[in-house]
Amino acid sequence: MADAGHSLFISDLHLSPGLPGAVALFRRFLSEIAPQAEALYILGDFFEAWIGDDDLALPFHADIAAALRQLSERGVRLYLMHGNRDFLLGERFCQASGASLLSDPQLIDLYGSPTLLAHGDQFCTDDLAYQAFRQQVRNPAWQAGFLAKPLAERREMARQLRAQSELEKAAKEMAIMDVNLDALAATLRKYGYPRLIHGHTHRPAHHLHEIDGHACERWVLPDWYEGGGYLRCSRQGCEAVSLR
Ligand code: LP5
Ligand code: MN
Repeated sequence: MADAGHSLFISDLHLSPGLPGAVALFRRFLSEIAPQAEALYILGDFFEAWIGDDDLALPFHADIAAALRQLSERGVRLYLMHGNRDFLLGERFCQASGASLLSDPQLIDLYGSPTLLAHGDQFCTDDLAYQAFRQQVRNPAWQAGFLAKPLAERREMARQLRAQSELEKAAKEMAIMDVNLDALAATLRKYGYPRLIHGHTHRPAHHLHEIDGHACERWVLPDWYEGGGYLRCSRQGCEAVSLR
């Protein structure tokens, strides 16, 4: 029986057959930690790359979806948000896993505290090359054209894009790839100064921002490349927990 007292937040697991450590850690998290929660929120980049729900034919993907479904069938509400790696996760994946898709950002009432959930890439507005790319690939017409290509061709395009992204990131200054504080403030203002939980930057932290005289806390989730971690929130507040 799920305990109704707390919710868990994770992001940036980058699950792939090539990262067996993260997969094993996630499976342990699913069997030992997540079942006690009321809800699990996955805030993007759950997969290393998602090229369309027809890739559920891959046993690795089908097994992960089935593991999530087992959790949701135990009564843990499961929520999924797109990241910049897996923005093509769709209805079929949600059905297979029992997850509900969130918008990005999404405002929720978390035990009485208004909380804004986001992947985080939208706040990296100094990264102009990335933002231009993002605009292109989030366009529904572009996505329909991409999804109409054969799986093997999509897989090869994603591989090339990943290589290009790693090359470009190596040449970008670290500050450019962090959130822009003005973009952050504008979003927090728009949503009424909530708490913010996001991932993407792989710079786990608990920040306190004062915006227009309002104190807003911002939790940045860790990636799962070497070890991982999650945020546990209840009526008492949030705490970051590391996993090894
Ligand atoms: O992902 P991360 O954290 O390493 O880096 C991101 C930004 N990069 C990306 C790209 C993703 O890593 C690749 C996702 C692959 C799966 C998607 C499936 C859909 C397929 C689309 C196929 C065309 O998001 C990176 C940011 C970084 O975060 C920090 O915020 O800097 O941004 C970039 O590096 C983007 C480049 O600056 C611009 C890319 C131009 C692409 C040009 C086309 C290359 C060849 C395409 C081959 C068909
Ligand atoms: Mn990301």
